[in-house]
Amino acid sequence: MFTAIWMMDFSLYGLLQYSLLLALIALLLVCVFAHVSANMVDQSRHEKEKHFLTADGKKESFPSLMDPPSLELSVVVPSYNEELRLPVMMDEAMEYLEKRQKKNPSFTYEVIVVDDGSKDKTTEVAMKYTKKYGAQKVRVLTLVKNRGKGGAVRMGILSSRGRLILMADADGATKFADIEKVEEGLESITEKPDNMVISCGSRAHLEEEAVAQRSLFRTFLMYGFHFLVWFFCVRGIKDTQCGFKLFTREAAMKTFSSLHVERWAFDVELLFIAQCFDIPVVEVAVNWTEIEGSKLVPFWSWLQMGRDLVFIRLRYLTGAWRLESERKTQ
Ligand SMILES: Nc1nc2c(ncn2[C@@H]2O[C@H](COP(=O)(O)OP(=O)(O)O)[C@@H](O)[C@H]2O)c(=O)[nH]1
Ligand SMILES: [Mg+2]
Repeated sequence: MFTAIWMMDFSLYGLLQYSLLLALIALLLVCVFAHVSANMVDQSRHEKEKHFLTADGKKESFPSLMDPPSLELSVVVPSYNEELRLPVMMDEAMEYLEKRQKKNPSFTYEVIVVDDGSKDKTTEVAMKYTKKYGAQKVRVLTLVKNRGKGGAVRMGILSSRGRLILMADADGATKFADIEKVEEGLESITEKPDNMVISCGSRAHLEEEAVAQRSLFRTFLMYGFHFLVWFFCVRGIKDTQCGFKLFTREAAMKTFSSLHVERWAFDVELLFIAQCFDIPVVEVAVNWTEIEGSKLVPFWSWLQMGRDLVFIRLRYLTGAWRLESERKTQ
């Protein structure tokens, strides 16, 4: 009988050892895969992506983020197949921006609509605003092929002229006038290393309501995503994904020039980079409405995001990705 117990213990112990070994091998394989499949920062542009069209159809070159700012605010709107949702957002944004400029003529701005390789008439729809307001105020950057939201936002930011740069979704889910809230958040930070701050719109205050309205499965995915973000990448920020974020030009330059992820998880890498560089990040509650027509393909996009999140951390850990002039070692 003793032999039987000893044998059982041994086999349990053996099983445990085997499982541990298998887990280690799996982890190693994932690390190797993450390392080998890592892409580099891609800031290259196709020839056609270097220009925008003026109201009378002339080609002009986009400026560079490296140039000194020549406007107060740039609004970058990533747009993928948004011919239907974009006009609602643009009407609201332009009305607000025009009113603000009338009240205060020193408030200068531009809106850059980045058509992320859409298959519909997004560019044509956006060009109507260039025709109405002029290319000093509205520019359309049409990407030759789809890069993903992060890639589109980066291309817009690299082409912007503002002292402050706001990214805002094309669906107008955040009330545009809430830009004042994120601006206040930005101003509330008195210590800005090299004038770098990021102010993130946040929907964290709506979480309870969202949980009540959503299916159990979506709630589970949401908490799973929050856990992965917290565990692997970013701590202390409740809502990393809100598409309404304001950057000082310096903060945009520092973070976007190191960004690798071009898909949905780019916000997480961006905030991860900001935290590595000790750039202050504030979170400000904004009004937010769920707008129909989300481009996020429910299960697939979540899976992709989860994988990207784990890979972000592993790629920095294995040295496949590096931040230039790291201030803080991880
Ligand atoms: N799905 C998707 N959206 C993109 C892409 N590039 C830019 N976007 C824009 O990203 C923003 C957020 O998209 P949305 O579908 O509203 O996502 P959700 O609010 O997270 O459900 C919108 O302005 C999209 O047009 C892309 O490649 N795919
Ligand atoms: Mg949306």
